[in-house]
Amino acid sequence: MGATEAVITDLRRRVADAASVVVFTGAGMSAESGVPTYRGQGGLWKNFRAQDLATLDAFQRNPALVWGWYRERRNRLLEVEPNDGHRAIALAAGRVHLTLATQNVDGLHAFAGSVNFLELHGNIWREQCLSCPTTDDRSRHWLEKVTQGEADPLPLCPDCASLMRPSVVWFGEALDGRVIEAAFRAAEGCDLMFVVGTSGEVQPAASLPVLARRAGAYVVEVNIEPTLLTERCNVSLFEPAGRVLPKILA
Ligand code: BV8
Ligand code: ZN
Repeated sequence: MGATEAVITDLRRRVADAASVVVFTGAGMSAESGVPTYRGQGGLWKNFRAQDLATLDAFQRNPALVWGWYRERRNRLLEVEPNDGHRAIALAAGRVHLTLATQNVDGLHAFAGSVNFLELHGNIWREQCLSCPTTDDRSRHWLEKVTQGEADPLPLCPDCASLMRPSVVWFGEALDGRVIEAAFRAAEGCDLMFVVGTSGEVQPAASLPVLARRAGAYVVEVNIEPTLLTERCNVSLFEPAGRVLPKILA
């Protein structure tokens, strides 16, 4: 039995014995679905610098450029499906006490069937008004808008006609307090945490595995390469998430 198989057997037992499991995911979770990560090769930030686009300041200076980037990402997402890793997490939630906290804004966990999970950085399919509380969930009917040419480059609020923005958390913006607090509580209260497909570069999300480890959880990294979090984890599986999560969680 290879080292990985032995680790997988041990992890399957740990999942079965755990009172509470947290799965913390990043962009690598969606890589096998064909969604580019942020910092890897071909990554989203490669041809743009994060601070040039994913900030409120950038949006106010050039809303058309920033909306153009999000529309391009939405259109690319219309072509992709969740992968076996997303589906394994959604199915496991029906069998074990599992809290999913994702940094991803791509909506693929929901598309795979996960419900009641924490979107730490928002959701690319949702929009909110710059001036009033109106939000709009473009979700999957975005396709009709694009094909009917209705997806206007600068969406305006249906209620007050101000500019709408993507409902994602930009750099320098605070995360939703209730969401990050729930994630911290889940991390501090779990026996087992899976850290899947994240470089661990973005705070405060990347603190979750540190909190879990400090509170006594067994922390497992699933990534294709070592990261800033590797030394914080009890064990790292250097395997693609879509391939190894089904073996552990199914
Ligand atoms: C805040 C939404 C304060 C938008 C995103 C200096 C030092 C420390 C911190 C800071 C600093 N300067 C500024 C900060 C804070 C800043 C930050 O952390 N900056 C970092 C970059 C230095 N954080 C913030 O600004 C946050 N807000 O701090 O507010 C505050 C408090 C109160 C009041 C006011 C303000 C907001 C952070 C959220 C930013 N928004 N995205 C959008 O997406 O358009 S961040 C962006 O990065 C995504 O959300 C993404 O999820 C996130 C993290 O990236 P990863 O998911 O890890 O993706 P990455 O590409 O990096 O890595 C992919 C991994 O997958 C790799 O490891 C790869 O090996 C692996 N992989 C690839 N394929 C696979 C795989 N693994 C498994 N299987 C595979 N097949
Ligand atoms: Zn409005």
